[in-house]
Amino acid sequence: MWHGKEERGYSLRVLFYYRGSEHFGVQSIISYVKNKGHTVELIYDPALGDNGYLDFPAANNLLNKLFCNDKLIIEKAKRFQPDLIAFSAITNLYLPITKLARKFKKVLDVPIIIGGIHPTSLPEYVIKEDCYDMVCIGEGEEPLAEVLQRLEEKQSYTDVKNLWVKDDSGKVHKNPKRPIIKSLDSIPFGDKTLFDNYGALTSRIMLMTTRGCPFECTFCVNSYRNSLYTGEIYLRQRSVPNVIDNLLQLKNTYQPKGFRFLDDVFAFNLKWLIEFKDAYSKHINLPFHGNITPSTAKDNILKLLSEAGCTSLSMGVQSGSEEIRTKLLHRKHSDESIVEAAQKMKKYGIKLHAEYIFGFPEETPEDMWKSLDLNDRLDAVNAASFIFYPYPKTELQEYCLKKGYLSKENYELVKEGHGSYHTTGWLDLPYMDEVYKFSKILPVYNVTPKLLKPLLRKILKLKYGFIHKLIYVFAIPLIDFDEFVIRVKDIPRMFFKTRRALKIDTWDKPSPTTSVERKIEPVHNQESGSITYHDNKAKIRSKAYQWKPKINPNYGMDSKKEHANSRKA
Ligand code: B12
Ligand code: SF4
Repeated sequence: MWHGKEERGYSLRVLFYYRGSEHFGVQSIISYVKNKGHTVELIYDPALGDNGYLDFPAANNLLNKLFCNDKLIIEKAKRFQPDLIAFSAITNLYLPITKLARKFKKVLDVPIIIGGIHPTSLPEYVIKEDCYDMVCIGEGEEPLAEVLQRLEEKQSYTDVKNLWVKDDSGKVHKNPKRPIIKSLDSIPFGDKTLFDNYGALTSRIMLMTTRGCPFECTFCVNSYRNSLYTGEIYLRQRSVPNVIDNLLQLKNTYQPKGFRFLDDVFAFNLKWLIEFKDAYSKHINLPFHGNITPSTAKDNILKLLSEAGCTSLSMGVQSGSEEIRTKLLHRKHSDESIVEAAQKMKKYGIKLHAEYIFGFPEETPEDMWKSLDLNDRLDAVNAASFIFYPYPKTELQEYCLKKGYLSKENYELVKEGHGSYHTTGWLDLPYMDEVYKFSKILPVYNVTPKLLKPLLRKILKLKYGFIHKLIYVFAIPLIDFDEFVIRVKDIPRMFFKTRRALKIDTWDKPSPTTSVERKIEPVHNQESGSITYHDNKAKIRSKAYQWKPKINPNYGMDSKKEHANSRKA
């Protein structure tokens, strides 16, 4: 079965698999290994069936059957004859990915590597799976290129840094981490062409200008990732010229209607933003969306964003309870600072998309009503709400396990990747029904005319049932209406493009090059250590940065919990 370089006469063939959306990490690795001369193919599955939004098992099963591409996928993989198969997994994709990896392992006798945040968080769990030969912890560009080089030279790769490698005897070699990629400008732009073949790109092209986040909320993977990189600065930012060159290339290739910057927090660095504003309006001049936090939604930042062309921003409010936010989530935002941020966005003509999470430990129904009340003061164009999902190794997940909110059995299901933060509450809470109700109703409530709001408040007081689920189905488009319209319009195109891409092979045709000539010269050095932060309470990290826990181990509003229990009773 093995068709190495000598037999075929050209460099190695790497097969990537991803599902559900385009993926910047995969695009970056594809670009990196293509630049080393390897042939890369992607199998992408839009996975319209397991969208994570619907909580109707019968409908989910039907959609899964209707849109199942597994047969075409296996056939394509066999035709490509890869030398190595590469998977990327976030927690909620780990289950379907592993099912497919097992199928690949049966029909293709080649090593399989898996990377991404889920294996990074749980390498000891993932490497136990027979179908995985290697697990990548952290950034994958350099380790994958090194494995390919070793494979090509027929050398052992059991000692490649950032990887846990299973050898023929089943022994796992747990190699140390390599340093993070210091300058993001030093790696090629992510390659979107293979995702585009499957119709995975929309008319608002997505991009990131950073890796990492200046903050460390306890429910977010950044809290864990930073602990992993203690002693280094994981947060890095691409220089403005590098970003603009990339945007120019994307603008010319795809003629998008706009851009979506999906950085954890976009434009937190004032010096960077000043330079970006001038360059973006001059060279790109298209509307864009970004993510912001109440801490960075300052007057000067918002003014510059608006002048650059920003038309909307997503802002995580997370909870209406100041106590939950500050003591449990490590989000030091007062109610007033959140309201002020919303008002400023309005002043600069930027639409607010507010985001909430329900179902935190210690959260009571009173706290949930507070989320509704706070949302009333924000005047957001839309509000999205999610259910707290205890992502592995985050500080809040560990807190929940320790304090008994998350049972060992449920944590096993989380590790396997079951459920989603749209539908599944894993914690053992006395008021889980309230969590489901509030998370389903809030997006609708946000757009309900003032006059009808009391009616929705009454519906919220009813026992959780079909009515709330039904309202939620109508709420899906309201989470982000523009995005919803784009996606619905895209479904037929994506469906047919996927079917076509799965049947028609293009790997032996030359693909467009991804590197462009530098058009814009950097004004100042953007080395990771020299990033200067806007006065936004973001942690300014030095080389000696040491991660510290954020939740007080003695925190636990037992009285609040008892109160909730008694209310329930
Ligand atoms: C941009 C983004 C999106 C975008 C793009 C999706 C994407 N997967 O890139 C959109 C908006 C579509 C999105 C959607 C979702 N997202 Co999202 N998203 C992010 C975000 C902000 C950045 C991800 C990113 O591109 N980082 C930059 C790249 C370069 O880093 P990376 O992905 O880690 O990849 C590097 C390494 O991990 C490694 N690597 C990755 N894959 C592989 C594979 C191999 C073989 C190797 C060797 C290495 C390797 O190398 C890469 C390059 O160095 C992260 C938060 C974060 N900071 O990570 C959340 C995050 C990944 N998303 C998350 C979630 C939950 C979702 C959704 C499920 C939410 C939903 N709507 O239901 C969906 C899932 C969609 C999908 N099918 O992927 C969670 C995942 C948590 C977890 N433990 O799984 C995160 C971590 C945010 C959080 N809550 O903490 N997301
Ligand atoms: S600000 Fe957002 S991305 Fe950053 S740590 Fe907090 S939740 Fe995560």
